[in-house]
Amino acid sequence: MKIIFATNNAHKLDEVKHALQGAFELVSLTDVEFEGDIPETGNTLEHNAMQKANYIYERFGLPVFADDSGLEVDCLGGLPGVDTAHYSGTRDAIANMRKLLGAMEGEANRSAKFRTVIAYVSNAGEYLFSGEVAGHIATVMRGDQGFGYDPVFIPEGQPLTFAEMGMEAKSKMNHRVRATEKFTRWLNEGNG
Ligand code: ITT
Repeated sequence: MKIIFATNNAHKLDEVKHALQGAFELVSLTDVEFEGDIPETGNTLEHNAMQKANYIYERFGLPVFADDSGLEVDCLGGLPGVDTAHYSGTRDAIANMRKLLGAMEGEANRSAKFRTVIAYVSNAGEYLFSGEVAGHIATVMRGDQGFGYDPVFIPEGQPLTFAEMGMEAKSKMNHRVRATEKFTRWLNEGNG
């Protein structure tokens, strides 16, 4: 079964492909020769994930998988949340992390979580799955693997940031993989 992953983020594609271990064939936007941005105009991860999936489903008519993810920091009242990708006003990961570390300077409560919402759209309907990982925000950036906020996110019970541990270890505990596993189980039960 072929499913299009509606993302322009190559790191997400790698992570999800790795987590699937061949459960189904994930096709990229490049594979289907789609170029351009997919609108994300909602105020929630759920809205944006479904918007991305529907946008591509309407164009290709094949089953589509999309995710919207966000970092929710407790002392910032859940920010950056839905604005995680462009928190600093740009999509630059370093600028985004600098803004986050600045906003949290001197904060003792550094707890946070990453949350992913997956939307799946096919001729069977529209479905949502979620996954999260709790942790805290480091005081400086550490590590050079992964993407986005990985250098400042330390998952619960771990000494390392996601960027220090690498994809194999990150895949055992990350929000997107957890949501993907729920989706895969559901698909393997004959749904979708
Ligand atoms: P698509 O919309 O094309 O899928 P995107 O990068 O814009 O790609 P999102 O809208 O879901 O993705 O934005 C989520 C942002 O959250 C992403 O750009 C990263 O900065 C950050 N993020 C999400 N998952 C992450 C992870 O596992 N590690 C580090 N940062 C992550």
